[in-house]
Amino acid sequence: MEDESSSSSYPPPNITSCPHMVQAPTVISMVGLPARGKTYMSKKLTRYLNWIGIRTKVFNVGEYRRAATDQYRNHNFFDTSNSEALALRQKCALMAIDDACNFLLGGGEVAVIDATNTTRERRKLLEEIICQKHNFRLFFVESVCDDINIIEANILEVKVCSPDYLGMDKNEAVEDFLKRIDHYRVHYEAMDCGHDKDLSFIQIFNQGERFLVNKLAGHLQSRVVYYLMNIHVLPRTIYLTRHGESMMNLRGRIGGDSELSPRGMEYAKELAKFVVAENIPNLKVWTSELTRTIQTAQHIKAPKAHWKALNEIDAGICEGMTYEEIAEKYPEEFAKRDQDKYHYRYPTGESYQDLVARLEPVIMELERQENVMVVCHQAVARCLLAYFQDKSSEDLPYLKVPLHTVIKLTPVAYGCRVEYVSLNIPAVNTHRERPVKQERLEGHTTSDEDEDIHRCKIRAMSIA
Ligand code: BKV
Ligand code: F6P
Repeated sequence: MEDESSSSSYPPPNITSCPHMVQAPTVISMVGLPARGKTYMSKKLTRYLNWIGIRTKVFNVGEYRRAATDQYRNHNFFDTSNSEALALRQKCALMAIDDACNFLLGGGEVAVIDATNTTRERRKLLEEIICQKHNFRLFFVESVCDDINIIEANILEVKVCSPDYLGMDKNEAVEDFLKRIDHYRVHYEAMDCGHDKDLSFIQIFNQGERFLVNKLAGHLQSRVVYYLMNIHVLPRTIYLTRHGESMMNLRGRIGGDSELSPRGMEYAKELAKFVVAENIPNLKVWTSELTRTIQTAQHIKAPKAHWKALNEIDAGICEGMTYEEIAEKYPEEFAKRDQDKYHYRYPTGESYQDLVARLEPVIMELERQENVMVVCHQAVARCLLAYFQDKSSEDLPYLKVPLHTVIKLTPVAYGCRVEYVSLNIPAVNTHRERPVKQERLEGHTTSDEDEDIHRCKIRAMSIA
Protein backbone atom coordinates (compact mmCIF):
# COMPACT_ATOMS: atom_id res chain seq x y z
CA MET A 1 0.00 0.00 0.00
CA GLU A 2 1.11 3.52 -0.63
CA ASP A 3 2.24 6.01 1.98
CA GLU A 4 -0.79 7.91 3.18
CA SER A 5 0.99 10.19 5.64
CA SER A 6 0.39 13.16 3.35
CA SER A 7 -3.32 13.14 4.20
CA SER A 8 -2.68 13.58 7.93
CA SER A 9 -5.89 15.23 9.12
CA TYR A 10 -7.94 12.56 7.40
CA PRO A 11 -9.62 10.29 8.45
CA PRO A 12 -11.77 11.42 11.36
CA PRO A 13 -11.54 8.92 14.25
CA ASN A 14 -14.89 7.24 13.62
CA ILE A 15 -13.87 6.18 10.12
CA THR A 16 -10.45 4.78 11.06
CA SER A 17 -12.04 1.47 11.91
CA CYS A 18 -13.30 0.91 8.37
CA PRO A 19 -11.10 -1.97 7.23
CA HIS A 20 -11.35 -1.32 3.48
CA MET A 21 -10.39 2.33 3.75
CA VAL A 22 -6.79 2.22 2.57
CA GLN A 23 -6.70 5.79 1.33
CA ALA A 24 -8.47 9.11 1.84
CA PRO A 25 -11.86 9.25 0.13
CA THR A 26 -11.79 10.51 -3.42
CA VAL A 27 -14.09 12.79 -5.34
CA ILE A 28 -14.10 12.13 -9.07
CA SER A 29 -15.35 15.20 -10.82
CA MET A 30 -16.47 15.06 -14.42
CA VAL A 31 -15.61 17.92 -16.77
CA GLY A 32 -17.00 18.58 -20.22
CA LEU A 33 -19.70 20.16 -22.33
CA PRO A 34 -23.14 18.57 -22.32
CA ALA A 35 -23.50 15.34 -24.38
CA ARG A 36 -19.87 14.29 -23.92
CA GLY A 37 -20.62 11.00 -22.16
CA LYS A 38 -20.11 12.29 -18.61
CA THR A 39 -23.17 10.49 -17.24
CA TYR A 40 -22.23 7.36 -19.18
CA MET A 41 -18.73 7.33 -17.65
CA SER A 42 -20.02 8.27 -14.17
CA LYS A 43 -22.53 5.43 -14.04
CA LYS A 44 -20.30 2.85 -15.62
CA LEU A 45 -17.30 3.68 -13.45
CA THR A 46 -19.48 3.67 -10.34
CA ARG A 47 -20.91 0.27 -11.21
CA TYR A 48 -17.37 -1.08 -11.66
CA LEU A 49 -16.01 0.40 -8.43
CA ASN A 50 -18.96 -0.90 -6.39
CA TRP A 51 -18.55 -4.33 -7.95
CA ILE A 52 -14.87 -4.49 -6.91
CA GLY A 53 -15.98 -3.50 -3.40
CA ILE A 54 -15.32 0.26 -3.30
CA ARG A 55 -18.35 2.15 -1.94
CA THR A 56 -19.13 4.63 -4.72
CA LYS A 57 -22.04 6.93 -5.52
CA VAL A 58 -22.89 9.38 -8.32
CA PHE A 59 -24.16 12.89 -7.63
CA ASN A 60 -25.78 14.23 -10.79
CA VAL A 61 -26.28 18.00 -10.69
CA GLY A 62 -28.90 17.87 -13.47
CA GLU A 63 -31.08 15.72 -11.21
CA TYR A 64 -30.77 18.28 -8.40
CA ARG A 65 -31.83 21.00 -10.84
CA ARG A 66 -34.86 19.03 -12.01
CA ALA A 67 -35.83 18.29 -8.40
CA ALA A 68 -35.50 21.99 -7.49
CA THR A 69 -37.44 23.46 -10.41
CA ASP A 70 -39.69 22.50 -13.27
CA GLN A 71 -39.09 25.85 -14.97
CA TYR A 72 -37.03 24.43 -17.82
CA ARG A 73 -38.78 25.59 -20.99
CA ASN A 74 -35.91 25.82 -23.43
CA HIS A 75 -32.18 26.47 -23.81
CA ASN A 76 -32.55 30.08 -22.52
CA PHE A 77 -32.53 28.58 -19.03
CA PHE A 78 -28.81 27.96 -19.57
CA ASP A 79 -28.04 31.42 -20.91
CA THR A 80 -25.57 32.90 -18.41
CA SER A 81 -27.37 36.27 -18.59
CA ASN A 82 -30.36 34.50 -16.99
CA SER A 83 -29.25 35.42 -13.48
CA GLU A 84 -32.14 33.80 -11.64
CA ALA A 85 -31.52 30.44 -13.31
CA LEU A 86 -27.77 30.85 -12.82
CA ALA A 87 -28.21 31.31 -9.06
CA LEU A 88 -30.41 28.24 -8.93
CA ARG A 89 -27.89 26.17 -10.89
CA GLN A 90 -25.12 27.35 -8.57
CA LYS A 91 -27.20 26.31 -5.55
CA CYS A 92 -27.83 22.87 -7.05
CA ALA A 93 -24.11 22.36 -7.70
CA LEU A 94 -23.33 23.28 -4.09
CA MET A 95 -26.01 20.88 -2.83
CA ALA A 96 -24.55 18.05 -4.89
CA ILE A 97 -21.00 18.78 -3.64
CA ASP A 98 -22.29 18.95 -0.08
CA ASP A 99 -24.12 15.62 -0.40
CA ALA A 100 -21.03 14.06 -1.98
CA CYS A 101 -18.87 15.18 0.96
CA ASN A 102 -21.41 13.92 3.48
CA PHE A 103 -21.49 10.58 1.70
CA LEU A 104 -17.71 10.35 2.09
CA LEU A 105 -17.82 11.48 5.74
CA GLY A 106 -20.37 8.71 6.37
CA GLY A 107 -18.12 5.92 5.10
CA GLY A 108 -18.37 6.30 1.33
CA GLU A 109 -15.06 5.84 -0.49
CA VAL A 110 -15.61 7.49 -3.86
CA ALA A 111 -18.12 10.19 -4.85
CA VAL A 112 -18.58 10.96 -8.53
CA ILE A 113 -19.80 14.47 -9.33
CA ASP A 114 -21.60 14.33 -12.64
CA ALA A 115 -21.77 17.93 -13.83
CA THR A 116 -20.18 20.03 -16.57
CA ASN A 117 -17.65 21.82 -14.28
CA THR A 118 -16.51 23.62 -17.41
CA THR A 119 -15.10 26.77 -15.79
CA ARG A 120 -11.86 27.15 -13.90
CA GLU A 121 -13.80 29.08 -11.26
CA ARG A 122 -16.11 26.11 -10.61
CA ARG A 123 -13.17 23.71 -10.42
CA LYS A 124 -11.45 26.06 -7.95
CA LEU A 125 -14.58 25.93 -5.78
CA LEU A 126 -14.51 22.12 -5.93
CA GLU A 127 -10.88 22.13 -4.88
CA GLU A 128 -11.54 24.45 -1.94
CA ILE A 129 -14.38 22.37 -0.54
CA ILE A 130 -13.06 18.90 -1.33
CA CYS A 131 -9.31 19.27 -0.77
CA GLN A 132 -8.83 22.23 1.53
CA LYS A 133 -11.91 21.90 3.74
CA HIS A 134 -12.23 18.10 3.86
CA ASN A 135 -8.80 16.83 2.92
CA PHE A 136 -10.30 14.44 0.40
CA ARG A 137 -8.62 13.67 -2.89
CA LEU A 138 -9.90 15.16 -6.11
CA PHE A 139 -9.56 13.65 -9.58
CA PHE A 140 -10.97 15.30 -12.71
CA VAL A 141 -12.18 13.25 -15.67
CA GLU A 142 -12.70 15.40 -18.74
CA SER A 143 -14.32 14.23 -21.97
CA VAL A 144 -13.35 16.29 -25.00
CA CYS A 145 -15.24 15.53 -28.18
CA ASP A 146 -15.91 17.59 -31.27
CA ASP A 147 -17.23 14.87 -33.53
CA ILE A 148 -20.74 16.09 -34.33
CA ASN A 149 -21.82 12.54 -35.22
CA ILE A 150 -20.92 11.28 -31.75
CA ILE A 151 -22.62 14.27 -30.11
CA GLU A 152 -25.82 13.91 -32.14
CA ALA A 153 -25.94 10.19 -31.49
CA ASN A 154 -25.64 10.94 -27.77
CA ILE A 155 -28.44 13.53 -27.87
CA LEU A 156 -30.73 11.15 -29.74
CA GLU A 157 -29.94 8.22 -27.47
CA VAL A 158 -30.15 9.84 -24.03
CA LYS A 159 -31.18 13.51 -24.20
CA VAL A 160 -34.38 13.66 -26.23
CA CYS A 161 -36.04 11.29 -23.75
CA SER A 162 -34.94 13.40 -20.76
CA PRO A 163 -37.72 14.82 -18.52
CA ASP A 164 -36.68 18.26 -19.83
CA TYR A 165 -38.12 17.35 -23.22
CA LEU A 166 -41.23 15.48 -22.16
CA GLY A 167 -43.71 15.54 -25.03
CA MET A 168 -41.46 17.58 -27.32
CA ASP A 169 -40.79 16.66 -30.93
CA LYS A 170 -37.48 14.81 -31.36
CA ASN A 171 -35.91 17.21 -33.86
CA GLU A 172 -36.97 20.21 -31.81
CA ALA A 173 -35.36 18.66 -28.74
CA VAL A 174 -32.08 18.09 -30.61
CA GLU A 175 -32.11 21.72 -31.83
CA ASP A 176 -32.71 22.99 -28.32
CA PHE A 177 -30.02 20.78 -26.83
CA LEU A 178 -27.43 21.96 -29.36
CA LYS A 179 -28.24 25.56 -28.33
CA ARG A 180 -27.91 24.55 -24.68
CA ILE A 181 -24.39 23.29 -25.45
CA ASP A 182 -23.58 26.65 -27.09
CA HIS A 183 -24.39 28.50 -23.84
CA TYR A 184 -21.76 26.41 -22.08
CA ARG A 185 -19.26 26.81 -24.90
CA VAL A 186 -19.07 30.58 -24.22
CA HIS A 187 -17.39 30.02 -20.84
CA TYR A 188 -15.77 26.61 -21.39
CA GLU A 189 -12.17 26.32 -20.22
CA ALA A 190 -10.77 22.87 -20.90
CA MET A 191 -8.23 21.36 -18.48
CA ASP A 192 -4.76 22.49 -19.43
CA CYS A 193 -1.28 21.23 -18.55
CA GLY A 194 -0.19 24.82 -17.93
CA HIS A 195 -2.93 26.28 -15.73
CA ASP A 196 -3.87 22.97 -14.19
CA LYS A 197 -0.41 21.41 -13.89
CA ASP A 198 -0.89 20.71 -10.15
CA LEU A 199 -4.29 19.03 -10.50
CA SER A 200 -4.84 15.31 -10.94
CA PHE A 201 -6.80 14.67 -14.11
CA ILE A 202 -7.36 12.58 -17.20
CA GLN A 203 -8.54 14.06 -20.47
CA ILE A 204 -10.25 11.68 -22.84
CA PHE A 205 -10.51 12.64 -26.48
CA ASN A 206 -13.19 11.30 -28.86
CA GLN A 207 -14.43 8.34 -26.81
CA GLY A 208 -10.99 7.06 -25.94
CA GLU A 209 -9.07 7.69 -29.17
CA ARG A 210 -6.39 9.51 -27.13
CA PHE A 211 -5.71 10.19 -23.42
CA LEU A 212 -3.77 12.74 -21.41
CA VAL A 213 -3.05 11.92 -17.77
CA ASN A 214 -1.66 14.50 -15.32
CA LYS A 215 -0.41 14.08 -11.73
CA LEU A 216 -1.94 10.67 -11.15
CA ALA A 217 -2.15 10.30 -7.37
CA GLY A 218 -2.55 6.85 -5.90
CA HIS A 219 -3.90 3.38 -6.47
CA LEU A 220 -7.55 4.30 -6.92
CA GLN A 221 -6.84 6.91 -9.58
CA SER A 222 -4.68 4.50 -11.54
CA ARG A 223 -7.45 1.85 -11.37
CA VAL A 224 -9.88 4.47 -12.70
CA VAL A 225 -7.54 5.45 -15.53
CA TYR A 226 -6.92 1.80 -16.43
CA TYR A 227 -10.66 1.12 -16.53
CA LEU A 228 -11.40 4.20 -18.66
CA MET A 229 -8.65 3.16 -21.08
CA ASN A 230 -10.27 -0.24 -21.57
CA ILE A 231 -13.93 0.60 -22.16
CA HIS A 232 -15.50 1.29 -25.54
CA VAL A 233 -18.91 2.10 -26.95
CA LEU A 234 -19.07 -0.19 -29.99
CA PRO A 235 -22.34 -2.08 -30.31
CA ARG A 236 -21.94 -5.71 -29.25
CA THR A 237 -23.59 -8.53 -27.35
CA ILE A 238 -22.24 -10.64 -24.53
CA TYR A 239 -23.76 -14.11 -24.26
CA LEU A 240 -23.57 -15.65 -20.84
CA THR A 241 -24.38 -19.29 -20.20
CA ARG A 242 -23.60 -22.04 -17.75
CA HIS A 243 -22.32 -25.40 -18.96
CA GLY A 244 -24.94 -28.01 -19.86
CA GLU A 245 -26.27 -30.22 -17.08
CA SER A 246 -23.38 -32.26 -15.65
CA MET A 247 -23.30 -35.70 -14.04
CA MET A 248 -22.61 -33.98 -10.69
CA ASN A 249 -25.63 -31.68 -11.21
CA LEU A 250 -27.77 -34.80 -11.74
CA ARG A 251 -26.59 -36.22 -8.43
CA GLY A 252 -27.07 -32.92 -6.61
CA ARG A 253 -23.35 -32.65 -5.86
CA ILE A 254 -21.35 -29.42 -5.98
CA GLY A 255 -18.00 -28.76 -7.62
CA GLY A 256 -15.84 -31.51 -9.15
CA ASP A 257 -14.89 -31.88 -12.79
CA SER A 258 -17.49 -34.21 -14.22
CA GLU A 259 -18.70 -34.72 -17.77
CA LEU A 260 -22.01 -33.56 -19.18
CA SER A 261 -25.14 -35.66 -18.67
CA PRO A 262 -26.99 -36.83 -21.82
CA ARG A 263 -29.26 -33.76 -21.51
CA GLY A 264 -26.16 -31.59 -21.06
CA MET A 265 -24.78 -33.05 -24.31
CA GLU A 266 -28.07 -32.16 -25.96
CA TYR A 267 -27.68 -28.56 -24.73
CA ALA A 268 -24.18 -28.40 -26.22
CA LYS A 269 -25.66 -29.27 -29.63
CA GLU A 270 -28.53 -26.80 -29.30
CA LEU A 271 -26.15 -24.07 -28.17
CA ALA A 272 -24.12 -24.48 -31.36
CA LYS A 273 -27.35 -24.20 -33.41
CA PHE A 274 -28.33 -21.14 -31.42
CA VAL A 275 -25.00 -19.48 -32.25
CA VAL A 276 -25.53 -20.19 -35.96
CA ALA A 277 -29.07 -18.77 -35.82
CA GLU A 278 -27.90 -15.60 -34.05
CA ASN A 279 -25.36 -14.98 -36.83
CA ILE A 280 -22.84 -13.16 -34.63
CA PRO A 281 -19.92 -11.40 -36.34
CA ASN A 282 -16.43 -12.24 -35.01
CA LEU A 283 -17.76 -14.22 -32.07
CA LYS A 284 -15.23 -15.44 -29.53
CA VAL A 285 -16.06 -18.19 -27.06
CA TRP A 286 -14.57 -18.28 -23.58
CA THR A 287 -14.89 -21.30 -21.31
CA SER A 288 -13.41 -22.29 -17.96
CA GLU A 289 -10.74 -24.98 -17.80
CA LEU A 290 -13.24 -27.54 -16.53
CA THR A 291 -14.48 -30.44 -18.68
CA ARG A 292 -18.15 -29.46 -18.52
CA THR A 293 -17.72 -25.98 -20.06
CA ILE A 294 -15.31 -27.24 -22.71
CA GLN A 295 -17.78 -30.00 -23.68
CA THR A 296 -20.60 -27.45 -23.77
CA ALA A 297 -18.73 -25.28 -26.29
CA GLN A 298 -17.40 -28.20 -28.35
CA HIS A 299 -19.78 -27.88 -31.33
CA ILE A 300 -19.55 -24.09 -31.65
CA LYS A 301 -17.51 -22.93 -34.63
CA ALA A 302 -15.62 -19.93 -33.27
CA PRO A 303 -12.21 -19.20 -31.74
CA LYS A 304 -12.07 -20.42 -28.14
CA ALA A 305 -10.13 -19.42 -25.05
CA HIS A 306 -10.08 -21.32 -21.75
CA TRP A 307 -9.74 -19.23 -18.60
CA LYS A 308 -8.79 -20.73 -15.26
CA ALA A 309 -10.30 -17.57 -13.77
CA LEU A 310 -13.70 -18.79 -15.04
CA ASN A 311 -13.55 -22.05 -13.04
CA GLU A 312 -16.40 -22.60 -10.57
CA ILE A 313 -16.16 -21.44 -6.95
CA ASP A 314 -13.86 -23.74 -4.99
CA ALA A 315 -16.00 -25.28 -2.24
CA GLY A 316 -12.89 -26.50 -0.38
CA ILE A 317 -13.66 -29.31 2.07
CA CYS A 318 -17.25 -29.40 0.74
CA GLU A 319 -16.31 -30.19 -2.88
CA GLY A 320 -18.31 -33.16 -4.21
CA MET A 321 -20.90 -33.10 -1.45
CA THR A 322 -24.67 -32.46 -1.63
CA TYR A 323 -26.11 -29.52 0.34
CA GLU A 324 -27.78 -32.06 2.67
CA GLU A 325 -24.43 -33.75 3.36
CA ILE A 326 -22.81 -30.38 4.13
CA ALA A 327 -25.69 -29.44 6.48
CA GLU A 328 -25.22 -32.74 8.28
CA LYS A 329 -21.43 -32.95 8.38
CA TYR A 330 -20.62 -29.24 8.88
CA PRO A 331 -23.80 -27.70 10.35
CA GLU A 332 -22.02 -24.58 11.63
CA GLU A 333 -20.36 -23.90 8.30
CA PHE A 334 -23.66 -24.43 6.51
CA ALA A 335 -25.41 -21.93 8.80
CA LYS A 336 -22.62 -19.38 8.44
CA ARG A 337 -22.94 -19.49 4.66
CA ASP A 338 -26.66 -18.79 4.91
CA GLN A 339 -26.00 -15.79 7.15
CA ASP A 340 -23.63 -14.01 4.77
CA LYS A 341 -23.29 -15.94 1.56
CA TYR A 342 -21.24 -13.25 -0.22
CA HIS A 343 -18.44 -13.14 2.34
CA TYR A 344 -18.55 -16.77 3.48
CA ARG A 345 -15.41 -18.64 2.50
CA TYR A 346 -15.47 -22.46 2.39
CA PRO A 347 -12.66 -23.87 4.55
CA THR A 348 -9.70 -24.36 2.15
CA GLY A 349 -11.92 -22.91 -0.59
CA GLU A 350 -13.33 -19.61 -1.81
CA SER A 351 -16.05 -17.03 -1.16
CA TYR A 352 -18.11 -15.08 -3.67
CA GLN A 353 -15.98 -12.09 -2.70
CA ASP A 354 -12.85 -14.05 -3.65
CA LEU A 355 -14.53 -14.95 -6.92
CA VAL A 356 -15.18 -11.30 -7.83
CA ALA A 357 -11.48 -10.53 -7.29
CA ARG A 358 -10.53 -13.51 -9.47
CA LEU A 359 -12.98 -12.40 -12.18
CA GLU A 360 -11.87 -8.78 -12.35
CA PRO A 361 -9.39 -9.43 -15.20
CA VAL A 362 -12.14 -11.29 -17.07
CA ILE A 363 -14.45 -8.25 -16.78
CA MET A 364 -11.65 -5.94 -17.91
CA GLU A 365 -10.96 -8.11 -20.96
CA LEU A 366 -14.72 -8.36 -21.68
CA GLU A 367 -14.84 -4.55 -21.70
CA ARG A 368 -12.13 -4.54 -24.38
CA GLN A 369 -13.86 -7.14 -26.57
CA GLU A 370 -16.85 -7.08 -28.89
CA ASN A 371 -19.07 -10.19 -29.28
CA VAL A 372 -18.21 -12.87 -26.74
CA MET A 373 -19.96 -15.98 -25.45
CA VAL A 374 -18.89 -16.90 -21.92
CA VAL A 375 -19.55 -20.52 -20.96
CA CYS A 376 -19.09 -20.79 -17.21
CA HIS A 377 -20.66 -21.92 -13.94
CA GLN A 378 -23.46 -20.94 -11.54
CA ALA A 379 -21.44 -18.89 -9.02
CA VAL A 380 -19.18 -17.38 -11.71
CA ALA A 381 -22.17 -16.39 -13.86
CA ARG A 382 -23.78 -14.70 -10.84
CA CYS A 383 -20.67 -12.57 -10.30
CA LEU A 384 -20.48 -11.54 -13.96
CA LEU A 385 -24.21 -10.83 -14.14
CA ALA A 386 -24.01 -8.70 -10.99
CA TYR A 387 -21.41 -6.51 -12.69
CA PHE A 388 -23.55 -5.96 -15.78
CA GLN A 389 -26.79 -5.52 -13.84
CA ASP A 390 -25.36 -3.43 -10.98
CA LYS A 391 -26.52 -5.86 -8.29
CA SER A 392 -25.47 -5.52 -4.66
CA SER A 393 -23.17 -8.04 -3.00
CA GLU A 394 -26.17 -9.01 -0.88
CA ASP A 395 -28.25 -10.06 -3.90
CA LEU A 396 -25.39 -11.39 -6.01
CA PRO A 397 -25.13 -14.94 -4.57
CA TYR A 398 -28.85 -15.48 -5.15
CA LEU A 399 -29.16 -14.32 -8.76
CA LYS A 400 -31.02 -16.89 -10.84
CA VAL A 401 -28.92 -18.44 -13.56
CA PRO A 402 -30.81 -21.54 -14.69
CA LEU A 403 -29.16 -24.34 -16.66
CA HIS A 404 -29.76 -24.59 -20.43
CA THR A 405 -30.45 -20.86 -20.74
CA VAL A 406 -28.47 -18.20 -22.60
CA ILE A 407 -28.43 -14.71 -21.09
CA LYS A 408 -28.01 -12.01 -23.74
CA LEU A 409 -26.53 -8.73 -22.55
CA THR A 410 -26.74 -5.77 -24.93
CA PRO A 411 -25.59 -2.25 -24.02
CA VAL A 412 -28.34 0.38 -24.28
CA ALA A 413 -28.01 4.04 -23.22
CA TYR A 414 -26.54 3.94 -19.71
CA GLY A 415 -27.16 0.28 -18.93
CA CYS A 416 -27.67 -3.06 -20.57
CA ARG A 417 -30.66 -4.99 -21.81
CA VAL A 418 -30.95 -8.51 -20.45
CA GLU A 419 -32.78 -11.35 -22.17
CA TYR A 420 -33.08 -14.89 -20.88
CA VAL A 421 -33.26 -17.35 -23.77
CA SER A 422 -34.21 -20.86 -22.71
CA LEU A 423 -33.13 -23.49 -25.21
CA ASN A 424 -35.94 -25.73 -23.97
CA ILE A 425 -33.97 -28.72 -22.80
CA PRO A 426 -34.99 -30.04 -19.37
CA ALA A 427 -32.40 -29.88 -16.60
CA VAL A 428 -32.23 -30.17 -12.83
CA ASN A 429 -32.61 -27.01 -10.75
CA THR A 430 -29.40 -26.21 -8.88
CA HIS A 431 -30.64 -22.94 -7.32
CA ARG A 432 -30.83 -22.94 -3.53
CA GLU A 433 -33.21 -20.20 -2.33
CA ARG A 434 -32.15 -17.45 0.02
CA PRO A 435 -33.05 -18.53 3.54
CA VAL A 436 -36.01 -16.59 4.94
CA LYS A 437 -34.78 -14.04 7.48
CA GLN A 438 -36.79 -12.52 10.33
CA GLU A 439 -37.40 -9.17 8.58
CA ARG A 440 -38.48 -10.97 5.51
CA LEU A 441 -41.10 -12.93 7.42
CA GLU A 442 -42.72 -9.75 8.73
CA GLY A 443 -42.59 -7.59 5.69
CA HIS A 444 -43.39 -7.28 2.10
CA THR A 445 -39.92 -7.99 0.74
CA THR A 446 -39.81 -10.38 -2.15
CA SER A 447 -36.67 -11.50 -3.85
CA ASP A 448 -35.98 -9.03 -6.63
CA GLU A 449 -34.38 -11.63 -8.85
CA ASP A 450 -37.80 -13.12 -9.56
CA GLU A 451 -38.95 -9.74 -10.73
CA ASP A 452 -35.87 -9.37 -12.93
CA ILE A 453 -36.55 -12.57 -14.71
CA HIS A 454 -40.15 -11.52 -15.30
CA ARG A 455 -39.17 -8.05 -16.42
CA CYS A 456 -36.78 -9.40 -18.94
CA LYS A 457 -38.14 -10.79 -22.11
CA ILE A 458 -38.29 -14.53 -21.86
CA ARG A 459 -38.04 -15.96 -25.30
CA ALA A 460 -38.73 -19.60 -25.74
CA MET A 461 -36.45 -20.60 -28.55
CA SER A 462 -36.92 -23.65 -30.62
CA ILE A 463 -34.42 -24.19 -33.32
CA ALA A 464 -35.41 -26.84 -35.77
C1 BKV B 1 -24.54 6.96 -24.29
N1 BKV B 1 -18.35 8.25 -24.29
O1 BKV B 1 -21.63 10.78 -26.12
BR1 BKV B 1 -13.08 6.14 -22.55
C2 BKV B 1 -23.55 6.12 -24.79
N2 BKV B 1 -19.52 11.57 -26.23
C3 BKV B 1 -22.25 6.55 -24.90
N3 BKV B 1 -17.70 10.38 -25.33
C4 BKV B 1 -21.90 7.87 -24.52
C5 BKV B 1 -22.89 8.68 -24.03
C6 BKV B 1 -24.20 8.25 -23.92
C7 BKV B 1 -20.52 8.30 -24.61
C8 BKV B 1 -19.51 7.59 -24.08
C9 BKV B 1 -18.59 9.41 -24.94
C10 BKV B 1 -19.94 9.48 -25.17
C11 BKV B 1 -20.44 10.62 -25.86
C12 BKV B 1 -18.20 11.44 -25.96
C13 BKV B 1 -17.12 7.79 -23.89
C14 BKV B 1 -16.31 8.56 -23.11
C15 BKV B 1 -15.09 8.08 -22.72
C16 BKV B 1 -14.72 6.80 -23.09
C17 BKV B 1 -15.54 6.01 -23.86
C18 BKV B 1 -16.73 6.50 -24.26
O1 F6P C 1 -24.35 -26.89 -8.04
C1 F6P C 1 -23.62 -26.39 -9.11
C2 F6P C 1 -22.60 -25.36 -8.65
O2 F6P C 1 -22.01 -24.83 -9.77
C3 F6P C 1 -21.51 -25.91 -7.69
O3 F6P C 1 -20.38 -26.44 -8.32
C4 F6P C 1 -21.20 -24.69 -6.86
O4 F6P C 1 -20.55 -24.98 -5.64
C5 F6P C 1 -22.56 -24.09 -6.71
O5 F6P C 1 -23.25 -24.34 -7.90
C6 F6P C 1 -22.56 -22.61 -6.44
O6 F6P C 1 -23.86 -22.21 -6.08
P1 F6P C 1 -24.18 -21.81 -4.57
O7 F6P C 1 -23.23 -20.71 -4.26
O8 F6P C 1 -25.62 -21.34 -4.59
O9 F6P C 1 -23.96 -22.98 -3.69
